[in-house]
Amino acid sequence: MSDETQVGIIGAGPAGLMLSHLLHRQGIASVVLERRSRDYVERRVRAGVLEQGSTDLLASSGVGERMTREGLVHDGIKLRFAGEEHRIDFRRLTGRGITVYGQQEVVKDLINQRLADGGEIWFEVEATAVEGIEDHEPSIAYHRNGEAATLDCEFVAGCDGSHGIARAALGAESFERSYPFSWLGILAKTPPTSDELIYAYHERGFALHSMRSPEISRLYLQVDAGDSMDQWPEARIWEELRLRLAERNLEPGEIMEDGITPMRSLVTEPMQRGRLFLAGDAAHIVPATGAKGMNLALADVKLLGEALTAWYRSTSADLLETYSDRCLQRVWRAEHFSAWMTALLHRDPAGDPFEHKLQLSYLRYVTTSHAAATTLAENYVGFDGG
Ligand code: FAS
Ligand code: PHB
Repeated sequence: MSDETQVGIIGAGPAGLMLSHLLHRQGIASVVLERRSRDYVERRVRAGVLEQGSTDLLASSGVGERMTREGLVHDGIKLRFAGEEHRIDFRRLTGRGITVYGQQEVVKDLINQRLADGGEIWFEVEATAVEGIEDHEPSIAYHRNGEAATLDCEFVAGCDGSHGIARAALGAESFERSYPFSWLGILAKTPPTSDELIYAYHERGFALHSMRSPEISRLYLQVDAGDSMDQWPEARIWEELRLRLAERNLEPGEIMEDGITPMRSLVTEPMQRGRLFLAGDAAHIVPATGAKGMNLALADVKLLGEALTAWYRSTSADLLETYSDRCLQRVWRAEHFSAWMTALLHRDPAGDPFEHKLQLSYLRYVTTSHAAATTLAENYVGFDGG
């Protein structure tokens, strides 16, 4: 185990792994510290939708072969409400589509590539502190098998997600919003009943029908913020899904994974201080409604990888100094879209009838106006350059 490296990376999620991969391709050494086991990280079910900027990054950096082979390319989504179904045709409105490919597959592909390239990913190693970020020799304190040690670095990337330590080490301001509901998600062995994602607005609450393959469905229900899984027996989950999706032929299947995720919006500004740079959920969190989380993480590390490469190539600090500003405009656009899509599609738990009528009116507008549909489409597929 090294006790020093050029870039110390906290977190082996999409952000940390992609950054390590991009740096390696430029001959820059890094170490990834990950507090969980490899098996845990590879089995964790999360995001499912890749924007074109993300699929381009995976392909152009040489880790997109399985995604290209197994990913499901979709040209639109379906919106269901008040007994109606309307399709938003991304390809016609924007010239772009999306790819459905599970985050855990992206993570497996990146881990396999990093290890094949001799990369250092320290699993079951917890970073406990980041020190010296204002001087030129920061370090990461960490625990491994109960032993405390330190990794000396030239830069630290905080890619440790929504519950990591890096954001606090940065000591920056956070803008935050919480929601009075959560998402109950299941991964089930049942064929998707649709060839595209179905977002459903229903008086009983939001539902989403996504998928991972022609045999595996990924399904979500809006539940109250304080709900736990023991309040949701399987029969109730399937009945609510069929009701809210208006999908009588949705067949129950073996549930391979389930969980309840709180909905949260958060942005930390700035995303850097001295030699510490945040990327991904460590810097910003979005409700999953807009399918932005993983895409934002990959877009951040594309910029951070370029900035670190420029510094090591020519010691030019320009891209490093502007990293946060160049990320935040894109981040806030995704934050707004995710909050907007969440407000549009989730039933107000207070059951406000006026709000319900406003939501139905907006859904009718989005599904009948070319301008309104284009607004949803161009935000969902992502903008050029991420
Ligand atoms: P990640 O959270 O993926 O990775 C951070 C890593 O850092 C983790 O492996 C963690 O173990 C590690 N870590 C944390 N602290 C550490 C420490 N002190 N030392 C060492 N390692 C440490 N997005 C969508 O678009 N669609 C979804 O459906 C969706 N569902 C989600 C469900 C859940 C339960 C969660 C939490 C998020 C979900 N997201 C979803 C958002 C998610 O996909 C994130 O946007 C994405 O994982 C961001 O990637 P990273 O920034 O790499 O963070
Ligand atoms: C998923 O497939 O996990 C998924 C798709 C779209 C979303 C959120 C999650 O908005």
